[in-house]
Amino acid sequence: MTTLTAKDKEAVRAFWAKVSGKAGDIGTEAVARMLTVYPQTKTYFSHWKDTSPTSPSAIKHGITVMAGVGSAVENIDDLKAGLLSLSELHAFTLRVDPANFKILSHNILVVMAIMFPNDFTPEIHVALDKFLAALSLALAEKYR
Ligand code: HNI
Repeated sequence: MTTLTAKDKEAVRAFWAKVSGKAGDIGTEAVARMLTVYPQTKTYFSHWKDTSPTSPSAIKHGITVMAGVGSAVENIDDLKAGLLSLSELHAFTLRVDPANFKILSHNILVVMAIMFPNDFTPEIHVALDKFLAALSLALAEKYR
């Protein structure tokens, strides 16, 4: 596990400041891709009326997830504490296999690269990749 350097954190904060106005669109598109490209992820959403990638539930979930990512940016200095209750929810209530965090993180990165090709420099790519890995680790914190 690579730790986020001060420079990584600064890069994540700067990128987030640019794109957070579009957070809902990023999340909606990332969740739609996750459900399309990794359809095994649909098993967690069987209680939705419609699990298609463009369903109202999927769109709403994309917005919800990115609100979680936004709060993680705010808690970037202590992700484990900041995401504690969200980790408990995913571990004990939702029982999401942490392998899926990597899948969603990948889709978030892909969508950010597509939507913001000029801002998505290799340096930002590395910083975001490390940040999403740290976020995923923090989300899995309560699993054992
Ligand atoms: Ni996740 C609910 C954040 C990854 C399955 N998830 C939430 C909520 C937030 C959230 C916020 C709403 C909590 C609440 O109601 O209090 N989830 C995140 C974040 C990530 C993530 C930040 C990683 C980047 N979640 C995943 C993954 C899956 C997942 C990878 C499964 C594939 N999440 C769920 C499910 C719910 C959920 C299921 C309940 C949604 C619903 O509609 O019932």
